[in-house]
Amino acid sequence: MTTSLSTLQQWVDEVAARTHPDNIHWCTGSDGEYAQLIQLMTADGTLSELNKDEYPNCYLHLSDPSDVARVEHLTYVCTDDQEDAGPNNNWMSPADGHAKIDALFDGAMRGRTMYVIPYCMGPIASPYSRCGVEITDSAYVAVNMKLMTRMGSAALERIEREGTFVRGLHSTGDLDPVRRFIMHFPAELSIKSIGSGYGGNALLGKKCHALRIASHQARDEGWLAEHMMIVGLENPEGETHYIACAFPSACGKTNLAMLIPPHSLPGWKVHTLGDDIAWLHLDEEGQLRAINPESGYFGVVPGTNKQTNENAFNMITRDTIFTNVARTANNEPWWEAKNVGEPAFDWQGREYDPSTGKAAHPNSRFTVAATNNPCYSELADAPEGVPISAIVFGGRRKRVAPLVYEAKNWKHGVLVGASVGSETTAAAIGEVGVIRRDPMAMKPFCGYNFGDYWKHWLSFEERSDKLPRIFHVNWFRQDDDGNFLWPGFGENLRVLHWIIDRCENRIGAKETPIGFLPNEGDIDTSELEISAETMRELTSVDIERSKIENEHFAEYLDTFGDRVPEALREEQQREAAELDKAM
Ligand code: GTP
Ligand code: SPV
Ligand code: MN
Repeated sequence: MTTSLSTLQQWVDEVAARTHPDNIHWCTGSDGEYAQLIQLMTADGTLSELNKDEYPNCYLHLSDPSDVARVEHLTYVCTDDQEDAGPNNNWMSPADGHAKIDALFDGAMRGRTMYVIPYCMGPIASPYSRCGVEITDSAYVAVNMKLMTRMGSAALERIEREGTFVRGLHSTGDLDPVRRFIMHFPAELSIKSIGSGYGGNALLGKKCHALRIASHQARDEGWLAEHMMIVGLENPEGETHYIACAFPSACGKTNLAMLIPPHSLPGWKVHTLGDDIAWLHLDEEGQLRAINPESGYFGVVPGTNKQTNENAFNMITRDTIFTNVARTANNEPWWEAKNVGEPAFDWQGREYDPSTGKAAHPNSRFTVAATNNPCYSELADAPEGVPISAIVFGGRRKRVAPLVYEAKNWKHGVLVGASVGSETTAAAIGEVGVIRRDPMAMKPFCGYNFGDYWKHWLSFEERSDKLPRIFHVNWFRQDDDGNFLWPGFGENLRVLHWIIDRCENRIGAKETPIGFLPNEGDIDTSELEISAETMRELTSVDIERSKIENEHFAEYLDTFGDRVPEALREEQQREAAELDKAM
């Protein structure tokens, strides 16, 4: 046995000695193993099979009602120096963190099976990929990891070859929120999570590894680990541009990653690379390239229908695990805005009663392998990744933020990304709909001090003269009655079309203090019922409100003290001065 395997074996033994599982199961990632785990969970009630004819190989899991979303207030980054975690993270010293959580792991797996899950984030053959091993007492986690990562024997071989891996230890514990913690130890490349079986709290390859730990590594090694989807857009001439978009949780990444071109843009094709996370590296020519570390989707279910995204709707009619959706009388999954069928049982398995709230939980999710997506890119396994033409930031803003604008340069783009604000969603426990700062859509996911993170972003300018252009979009502007001003979904390609034209220097734009906005008529609105007046509203700058935004951002920067890079401060002040001039 090689050193790394014995290191892994040693760790597995140590964990077993602390947690006392009844059995240990090393996951191979085979289809037979998946089927066997599914069978086990349907037998013990963890899963129930959905209507076989309409939803073949689909299962429903109902989580504990207190365990339905990420828990940011219980998520910690444990570094020696608190300043390294920054005001953007909850902090504990590594010693305190281990002591606190290890006590909860004592005997936690008694009566349970411990699964050892080797996985690879990114194409098995890519130098950019990184491996990890998750140890968990949840078979639900094991099957989700199978759908969402390259899990099993091939990953184990790479771990054996490389000798390093991220260690993720997880137990559902007793699901009591007072004994729930998600802790990260970046210096040790390790994660410990207990007390939740849900999504980003429990599937440790995703937010914990591929964002919090990876962002930390990326800073040290000169790359970026970001909360971004990646999509290739091929025009009728056969030219493909890849763009990476960072939007906060439940703000449209999955839908944009697999959008269906509108009727008015015939001949366009969409190639999905990823829907949630991008790892970005500069290649030898200075071109920024992206891989998607994941190979499956953990997507928001409500709102998915034939009109908003038929591909997504069809993708989840087979081989899918649903979590916290409702059910119809004939055992099909149901959710708000599905637009077909009616709920008979809600997400807690109770007979549906509209007076007790929504039938599906607003953060109900589907887990499905990316290979189920009809527009999954042929380059998804390419070791070198895809070249990125544009980086797009965005958020959920009822007011102020225009439909689209372009940053003036890289430095300004970093300001645009850093000053993203968005209304909170059901993806995390807490109040929904309040605006919070969410720089680069990474507020819950950056594994180190945001001040250092912005400095890292700014440093790319010194390393390449071929960096992608940076944009900002907002699909979520509303009128006074709460109606969306922009149709969104597939129609968003009209905006991406403008973005690509800008990247190719094919189209002009009007310069404003916040960046370049589309000239009137440059966003194609043919076949849309949208007035010229609405388009003007969507593509103009409210100088006064932008000034207030800029001031709020300046106050936010203050909370990071002297960790804020001078260049970002200057950029914020430069924009403030331009806004003053325009008043
Ligand atoms: P996470 O998986 O939490 O990171 O979310 P996400 O960013 O992938 O968001 P997703 O695409 O799942 O969309 C979240 C919600 O926003 C769903 O209910 C969608 O129906 C809705 N949504 C997505 N795109 C649009 C859009 O262009 N316009 C409008 N109005 N709603 C959208
Ligand atoms: C998000 O909240 O951004 C998600 C879902 O993608 S989770 O995996 O729970 O983090
Ligand atoms: Mn996400």
